[in-house]
Amino acid sequence: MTQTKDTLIQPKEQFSLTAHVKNLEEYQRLYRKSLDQPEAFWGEMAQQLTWFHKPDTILDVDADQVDFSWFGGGKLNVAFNCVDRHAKTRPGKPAIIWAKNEPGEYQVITYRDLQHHVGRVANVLKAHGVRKGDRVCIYLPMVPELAYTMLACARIGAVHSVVFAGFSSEALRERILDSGAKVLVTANEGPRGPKFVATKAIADEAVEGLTQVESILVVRRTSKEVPMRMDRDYWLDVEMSKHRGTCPAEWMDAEDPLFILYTSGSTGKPKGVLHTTGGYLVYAATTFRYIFDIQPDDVHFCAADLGWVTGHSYILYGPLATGTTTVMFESTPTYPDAGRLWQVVDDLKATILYTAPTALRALIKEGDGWVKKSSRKSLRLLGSVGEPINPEVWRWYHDVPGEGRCPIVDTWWQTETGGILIAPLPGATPTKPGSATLPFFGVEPVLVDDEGRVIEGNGVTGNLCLARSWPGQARTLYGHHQRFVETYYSRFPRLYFTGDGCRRDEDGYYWITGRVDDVLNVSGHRLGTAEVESALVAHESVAEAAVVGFPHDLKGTGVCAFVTMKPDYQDASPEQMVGALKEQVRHVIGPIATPDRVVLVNGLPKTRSGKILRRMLRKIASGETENLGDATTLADPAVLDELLAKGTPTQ
Ligand code: 6R9
Repeated sequence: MTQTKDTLIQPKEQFSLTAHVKNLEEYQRLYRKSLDQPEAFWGEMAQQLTWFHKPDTILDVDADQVDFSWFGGGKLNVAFNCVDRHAKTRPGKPAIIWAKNEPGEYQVITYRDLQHHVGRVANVLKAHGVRKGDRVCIYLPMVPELAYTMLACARIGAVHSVVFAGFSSEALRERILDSGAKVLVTANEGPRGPKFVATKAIADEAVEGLTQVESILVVRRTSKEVPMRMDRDYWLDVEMSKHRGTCPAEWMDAEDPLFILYTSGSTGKPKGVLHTTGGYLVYAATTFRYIFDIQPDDVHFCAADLGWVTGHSYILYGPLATGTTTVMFESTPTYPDAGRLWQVVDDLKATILYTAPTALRALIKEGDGWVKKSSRKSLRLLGSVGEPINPEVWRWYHDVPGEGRCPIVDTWWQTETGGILIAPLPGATPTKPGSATLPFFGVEPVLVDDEGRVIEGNGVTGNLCLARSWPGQARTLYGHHQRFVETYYSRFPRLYFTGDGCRRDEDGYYWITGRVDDVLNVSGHRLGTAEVESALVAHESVAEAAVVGFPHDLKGTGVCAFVTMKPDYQDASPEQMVGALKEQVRHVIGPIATPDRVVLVNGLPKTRSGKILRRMLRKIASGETENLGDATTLADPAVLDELLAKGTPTQ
């Protein structure tokens, strides 16, 4: 789709008056400076944090080892920066407003309260043997204790690994093992919309037979009784009542690890993305301040879950580092009805809403009435994250919830990037529906062709890479540096490869076209096709599985699995098998990975060397059957008729 200059939407005048960056020229000047004098630029940005010892250097890169160090020699503590300093200057300001699952139920946690709770949890962790550098796994629904525990880890220098509470016991176990966590924090159960997630039961299954996990701390979210194993399981509220609310903050090196967050890649094993202390916090705070144009009275409502990177950077660390009020939302955008987000906005006078296109698409389907019923007059900015936003959805967001007065910031980034890399600055950047627009300060995107040649100029398409380090970038994959190098720095040497395809239009605007690797973006969540395939072949009936994505109205990308059965199962009822295999993936990975379609076939399309031709399957699943590619490369061209008959979508 070609966009012309006519479709540019200028920054709202009212907005630009007070914005941190007031016009495009100012953005361009600062952007230039950030590239020409990165040390001066980031040295200045680092000053918004409180350092126990100021950094001696800004950036130190060893390109051969793929080793990046930001703010070397600097000492700081993330919890001190996110909590203590605000508790001192504005103790009564709401730090977190917890919007519970049931509508109308809220709890306000001030910076003073937060300091107290974080201190207590920190002391509990210490009493359970957690020391600086130890890993703590957190498997919690969206309860305040999740934020307390993350900050408590940061306070004592422990490394948190939050696992989204929608993951299965097997997925949780794999992450506990890989990170070597010795303490697990969970809840008796977690309400989410009309359902309850049995977090403790899942956690019990996950640690079955593991001696590595010494303590399980259990948040009492509801009155539900759960089995508690003696000398291993402890109620967190009981433990907290035994400890004081003060706990000294460890002085951490800027490059000490802050957290591990698992994400999907092209191989079956999830990757433990590691972020460190100084660079991550400087980057989260700086991007948050500029891209959401944060003002002192903002109430920031990011409707994501803390289990994803969006939650880490823009529910917790970015907002709290800047002393902003942040909302933690326990429910879903459609519970009890499609008006829920707007009701929270009105109840809390939220000024910013940050959500994913998949949520917007689900709301659009329910009609504008739900939106119009609310006032939304507190809102001044709307953000989008997680997947490409279709131009029609962008326009709806702008015109209906935003009433044409709120700028839309479409923010492109990844778990590995720690913070937003491409997005408009709301007071400065003219926007185009569907484009994430221009790079943030210090970010140098390059487009590269499949042979690794950098594509210069505008009006071009290629693989999106980043030519230089930025403070928030992941430093490694936990315990697997070689895999980090191979995944991100080997396809195009000395460039960070994002895995996304991208177009740079005539105006130099970036349009993310989606993943170009074996990762699917399902409802804004990353899923490796290999992960789903291994879940399927783990089922006794499955001989082989090939998983591909296809365009899906609500989810962006749907999951389609082509499966061949073992001989003993070839006469089984197809309906039952399809149901069993969907359940299998749900069980092994979690509900978000459940295939939309399972297609049982007698053979998969393979080359003579045995490689599955996924591109062909992708086209079949998407209904693009005119140009399937060269069928003569198939070892057995006869499989094609069956694939076309069964695999092509019927609707
Ligand atoms: C923050 C987050 C990263 C992948 C990324 C890309 C897609 C995220 C996007 C977007 C187009 C945007 N993505 N934001 N695509 N426009 N504004 O989502 O991290 O879960 O690691 O996913 O999501 O494909 O590579 P993560």
